[in-house]
Amino acid sequence: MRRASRLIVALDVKDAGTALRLAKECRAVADAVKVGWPLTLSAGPQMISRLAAEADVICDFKIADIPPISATITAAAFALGAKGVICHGFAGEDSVRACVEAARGDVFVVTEMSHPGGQQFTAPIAEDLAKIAVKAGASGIVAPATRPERVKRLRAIVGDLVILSPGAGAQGGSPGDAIAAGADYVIVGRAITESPDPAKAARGIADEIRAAAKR
Ligand code: NUP
Repeated sequence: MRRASRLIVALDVKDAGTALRLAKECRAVADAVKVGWPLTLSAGPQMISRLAAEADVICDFKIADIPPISATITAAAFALGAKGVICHGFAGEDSVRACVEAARGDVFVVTEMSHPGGQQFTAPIAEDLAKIAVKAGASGIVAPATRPERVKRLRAIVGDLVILSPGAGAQGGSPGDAIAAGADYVIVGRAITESPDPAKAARGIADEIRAAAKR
């Protein structure tokens, strides 16, 4: 995955035309796009292949099943053209390892989730989930831009693994603070996709990231 702007755009939209338009508009600034269940279920899995022709695609399927099923989902995402997948750590080290073994690219493990409810169950076990990511050989983790101090703490656990940080913008986090806390990439969805000028919004966030990286 390119590491230039350090911005990943979450394409949580419902139709193919909008997703492709956003991917094209943000192509010059974003390092990758992220596709989850909203777009996959409404526009179909082939959407991943269509987007893969425009950009690096991370499939955010939050895979959390028994190892053989997690492996099958992972393999299917890469066969469609994904460059990375996101799985949950709470399914256990064997399930994360199954994703890693089935992957033809990056596997990122969700640790502490960015929304308020993420503090209920994921926060208390986030450090163990980060250790699972390291032990299972994952490429990186997902850590909350809404709580930069947690990104910093999780960075201390994962060493040089890649940290993707969602929660900036619509969820209240700051892209610059997440980067300053140790994130490699910031994931931003609605602050870009719901903006009247998505490319301009993406450029503004990339500027914030660049300034924070120099801090
Ligand atoms: O903890 C997480 N929080 C989160 O928001 C893990 C995630 N994968 N995400 C995803 O990041 C979420 O599914 C959405 O696609 C994106 C954030 O979108 P937005 O709040 O910037 O619109």
